[in-house]
Amino acid sequence: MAQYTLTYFDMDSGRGEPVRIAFHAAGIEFQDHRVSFPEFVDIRPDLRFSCLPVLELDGEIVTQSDGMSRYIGKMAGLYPEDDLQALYCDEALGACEDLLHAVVKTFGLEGEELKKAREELVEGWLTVFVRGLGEILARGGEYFADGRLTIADLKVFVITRWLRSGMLEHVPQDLVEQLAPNLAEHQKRVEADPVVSAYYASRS
Ligand SMILES: N[C@@H](CCC(=O)N[C@@H](CS)C(=O)NCC(=O)O)C(=O)O
Repeated sequence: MAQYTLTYFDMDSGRGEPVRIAFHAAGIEFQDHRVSFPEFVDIRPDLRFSCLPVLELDGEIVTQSDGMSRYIGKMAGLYPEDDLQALYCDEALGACEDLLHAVVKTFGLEGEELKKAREELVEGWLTVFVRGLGEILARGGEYFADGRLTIADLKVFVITRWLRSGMLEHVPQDLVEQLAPNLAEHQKRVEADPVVSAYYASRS
């Protein structure tokens, strides 16, 4: 049996979190190697693309979180077999990446500079991506693809929960509800899904 080690930040969010949930859903044991930010700074020079997550698979290092989710998600039955449904799933994953890139640009700012950048973000790209994700969710109904839980739902759920958590300064907690109420409902639906709730029960 393959040996997996997933290295990511010690938080229940971000790009590594959907991969962890997919591992749990697939019933695959993996080492959940969580690093602090100072530890990340130490290992960063040795990371292939200077970022996390990285997956060590039988001694081979692999990067790129969506690729990991797809690989493990296929084993967990969380990736569509139908090509069109797979396209819908990948569309949501790609939109999440674009959203994350926009938010990350405001990291490291402080005070007034942060406030200004976050307000522009909220009015600009966050509005675009939250509305857009709501639109593509409406096409699928309750889920982004295949009429069931897929890795797209995991990634969007992790991001929506983060946007609504109040952790992001100057991002109104009700932004998602205001712009895309179906996305807020989707968060609750995914959180209550047996696959996802079993993962968090295993964590507590
Ligand atoms: N395309 C990569 C992006 C990875 C990425 O940007 N990771 C972030 C955390 S979610 C990171 O390590 N940032 C720290 C840095 O860039 O210094 C993936 O999807 O895995």
